[in-house]
Amino acid sequence: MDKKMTIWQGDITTLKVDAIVNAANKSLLGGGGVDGAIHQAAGPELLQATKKLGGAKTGEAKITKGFKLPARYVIHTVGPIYKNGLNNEAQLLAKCYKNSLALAQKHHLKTIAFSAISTGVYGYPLDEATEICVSTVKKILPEMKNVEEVIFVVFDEPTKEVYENTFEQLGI
Ligand code: AR6
Repeated sequence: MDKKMTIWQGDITTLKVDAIVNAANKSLLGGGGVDGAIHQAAGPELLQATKKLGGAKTGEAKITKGFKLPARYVIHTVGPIYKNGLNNEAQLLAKCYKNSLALAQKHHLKTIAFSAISTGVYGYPLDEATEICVSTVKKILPEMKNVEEVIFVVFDEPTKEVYENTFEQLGI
């Protein structure tokens, strides 16, 4: 079966997919940005569930149900805080995508929507983060036999343009 990679602009909390990927922090207990929006839309049961996970390290991914969200599951991954690019940021960001996809594969999930991890509060330069994100997914998606579609969710127009350019550069 052909794998699909697509770009979609809007609010990730509205997507009826198997899993949405949250840009969380190490506590996994919620925060601002997309994390705050996901907790808000999922309802308080999500916080009850993430409290049981015991946090996560940068680059790790953990899964909960979606509760009140249209998405069945939420994969919580912790992106690197960008300092100067010399602190393993690129490897850690790639790990977020790899570990999230591995979890989706393990749970037999077919459709997975990613937020643009680390590109908001965590300050990762958008061009670099998008290159890492799209090339990492493109490379490992063929190994993830259960995963059929990856949706890159972009919240605003400038981010959409960067994703579209990156798709073009990578021949997608
Ligand atoms: N749907 C889709 N994308 C969104 C939404 C939404 N509803 N809201 C924001 N974005 P950020 P980070 C985009 O800051 O940089 C939190 O407090 C946003 O425009 O949410 O990984 C956590 O608890 C940007 O492109 O995540 C952590 O402490 C992208 O989501 C910290 O922020 C990621 O921006 C994580 O920072």
